[in-house]
Amino acid sequence: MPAYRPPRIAASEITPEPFFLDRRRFLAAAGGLVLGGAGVADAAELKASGSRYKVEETLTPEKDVTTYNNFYEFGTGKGDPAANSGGFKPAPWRVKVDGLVGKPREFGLEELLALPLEERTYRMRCVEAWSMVIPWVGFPLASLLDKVEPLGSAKYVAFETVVRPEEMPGQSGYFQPLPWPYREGLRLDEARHPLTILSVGLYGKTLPNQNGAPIRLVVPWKYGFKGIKSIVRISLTDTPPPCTWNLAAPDEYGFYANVNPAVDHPRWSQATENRIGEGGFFGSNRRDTLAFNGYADDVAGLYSDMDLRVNF
Ligand SMILES: Nc1nc2c(c(=O)[nH]1)N[C@H]1C(S)=C(S)[C@@H](COP(=O)(O)O)O[C@H]1N2
Ligand SMILES: [Mo]
Repeated sequence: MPAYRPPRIAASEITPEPFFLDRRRFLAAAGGLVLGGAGVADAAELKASGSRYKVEETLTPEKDVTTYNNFYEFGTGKGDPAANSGGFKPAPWRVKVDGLVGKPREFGLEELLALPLEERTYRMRCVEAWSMVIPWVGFPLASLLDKVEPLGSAKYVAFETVVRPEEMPGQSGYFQPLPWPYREGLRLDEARHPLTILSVGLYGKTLPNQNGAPIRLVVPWKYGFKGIKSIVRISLTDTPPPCTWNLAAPDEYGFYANVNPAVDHPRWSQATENRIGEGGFFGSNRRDTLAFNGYADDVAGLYSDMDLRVNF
């Protein structure tokens, strides 16, 4: 993780980094997950208490999770985000939550970090046919939405990434791979689903810049591009929000983007995936892709009345 110097601001605005560096204290703050007081046995205790949200597969090594990334604001190469994000300042940070809500407001990062945090080990399946298993730390998006009291007219949730060309080389170069800000969106029922989290950490530590510091979306049954990073604004709307990849190439990237081995990308198969960190690209790490990325029991019901080939 790149070191960054806290700017001269009110103490309340600064990310409480030391809080995260001590894994035992971190887990102690993750209410409901710690059954005992033993520091070394925390992982086992998590396994026992959080099984519904813990994929029983080998974790992708932290090194791969933090060096093989997609974050075009820092460049389009897989190593670019780790190499080019050292100057990005994830604190202080504020997230504006507005639109069709009764109580629009801004949240300082420290307030979000004070919410009950949970460890969620999810599969992550990129639309490019690779995948990882990542131990995120975060909280349900629903618990943030509850605080702003969505109106009955709200049907969708729109998200925006920060725009900081001075800190994000991919936003300032001659070649602009995407229009900024990066935008994403969910239907409100998807946003409120218990599997949908805002992540503030991984592997028991604050999010590295390249993974979307200080706060990013994780929707484990959808392709990775739905998991928008470094979020500064969340707006509730009554119309489908603009989504960056969907707008850039609507034939290739749908609004829903549910992981679906039966619907191929126009240029490659989605039937199988390469599990990063487990061998060569065409070796034994090639595995079958699961419907809804393995979360069908939890989420298939959200789409029971839809043709998933049309709404891909
Ligand atoms: N703002 C922003 N968010 C983004 C992206 C991006 O380029 N910019 N890439 C997406 C894609 S394609 C994927 S697969 C995931 C990758 O997350 P990771 O690097 O933490 O594995 O982030 C998503 N979120
Ligand atoms: Mo992706």
